[in-house]
Amino acid sequence: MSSLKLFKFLPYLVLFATLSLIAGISSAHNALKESTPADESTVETPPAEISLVFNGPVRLVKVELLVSGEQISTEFRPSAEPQDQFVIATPDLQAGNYTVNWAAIGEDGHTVSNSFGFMVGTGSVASAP
Ligand SMILES: [Cu+2]
Repeated sequence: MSSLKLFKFLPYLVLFATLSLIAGISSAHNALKESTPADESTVETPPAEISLVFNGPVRLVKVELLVSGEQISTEFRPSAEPQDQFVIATPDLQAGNYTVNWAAIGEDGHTVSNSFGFMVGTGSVASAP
């Protein structure tokens, strides 16, 4: 390839690389960055609320709190406006193993969902010799 042909071709290469980069960024789905209680954590004091922090603004459309497979009602309401942080008040929680199932619609319109779990209690039974 002559240098003249390369010179003509170069802008297309740059354009292609730029478009690929933009496509790569926009295809990154939103995800849960952190939660309180954290995934796989044990808390001695039952939490009065559950907080979710996402890596960008999302509309939170589902939060299910379960203990031993049974659903517990919370103050959760689907969000109308995108936010990156949510706090959901919980009723009085007893000791037990909890699971949180959530779903959120990200800025790109994609629905992402996942779950995490935490334990309420001292864990003294499990750690006893
Ligand atoms: Cu996406």
